[in-house]
Amino acid sequence: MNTQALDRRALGRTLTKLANASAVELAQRPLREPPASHARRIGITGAPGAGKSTLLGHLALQRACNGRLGVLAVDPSSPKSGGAILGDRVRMDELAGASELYIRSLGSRRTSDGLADNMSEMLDAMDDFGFAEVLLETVGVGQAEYAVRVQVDTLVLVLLPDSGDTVQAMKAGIMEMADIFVVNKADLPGAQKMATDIKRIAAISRQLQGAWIPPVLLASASQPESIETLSEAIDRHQAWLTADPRQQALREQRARYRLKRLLEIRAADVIARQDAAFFTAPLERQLELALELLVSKTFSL
Ligand SMILES: Nc1nc2c(ncn2[C@@H]2O[C@H](COP(=O)(O)OP(=O)(O)OP(=O)(O)O)[C@@H](O)[C@H]2O)c(=O)[nH]1
Ligand SMILES: [Mg+2]
Repeated sequence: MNTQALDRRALGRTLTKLANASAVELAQRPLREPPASHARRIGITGAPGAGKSTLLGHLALQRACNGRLGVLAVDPSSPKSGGAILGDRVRMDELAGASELYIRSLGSRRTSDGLADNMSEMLDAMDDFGFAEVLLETVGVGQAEYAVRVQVDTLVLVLLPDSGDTVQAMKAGIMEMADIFVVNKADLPGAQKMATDIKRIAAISRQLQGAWIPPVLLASASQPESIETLSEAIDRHQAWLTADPRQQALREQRARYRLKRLLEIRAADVIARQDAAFFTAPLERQLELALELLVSKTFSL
């Protein structure tokens, strides 16, 4: 339990700085000490307009009693329409006064990849600020998904009834990545059929013994009990993770991904700084020099 009050301004500043940082700036930051505790990380992803923000808003209200709760939303609709999350903001801010809810909408100015990258640092910052849980909204079923997958413990994939989303998701391999499927806007026709289709696909791809079988849920903004059911499924998945050695594997995967990314960024930076003459040296010599530069303290300028 966190006893210190949340410093919203400091957190806001930190997140803004991280959101705007270039990859090289991020890689050049002093390496950070492991935090005292890790927030539960729950990712909500799905195609644009699937109703993620709306769902997340309701989910946040539902889960805000579980300790300091952060919501980070990559919400492209927010600058134009105010976005669903921002629409709910008044209600949420009221709640935030009493408990510890922090909501941050992030425009998608950057490419989705870049944003997913900075997201890793932003999530770390949430740990540093003592959050018990972070809900993260990301758009789309695409390249950035793997980056998101390794950053969160529980990944919820939001699909629409009858939209061809499933085919898209299968192509991107995200069906294997999701821990919970939600057929959202279940008030629209085709939801039940869609759920049946996904159940079949999900069951086929997870046949290992003891494996988590992703539940396929129907949800709708107008049905509060469907949000409760989703919230319970998230709790069940979190409990399963705690009891399962896979949690360790997930942390390890995250650590591997982080190191790989750090090395890639630093290597790209070292290479970018060399002039034409550098590349006339024999390749072995180039490699030697590059490795020297990579480990040299002068990197952190
Ligand atoms: N019929 C129906 N419409 C919904 C439901 N939930 C959300 N919507 C509507 O769907 C539209 C998109 O909702 P958002 O929550 O902004 O969707 P999103 O996935 O966050 O959208 P992006 O962030 O732009 O990708 C809005 O007009 C919502 O009012 C639902 O349960 N049923
Ligand atoms: Mg949204």
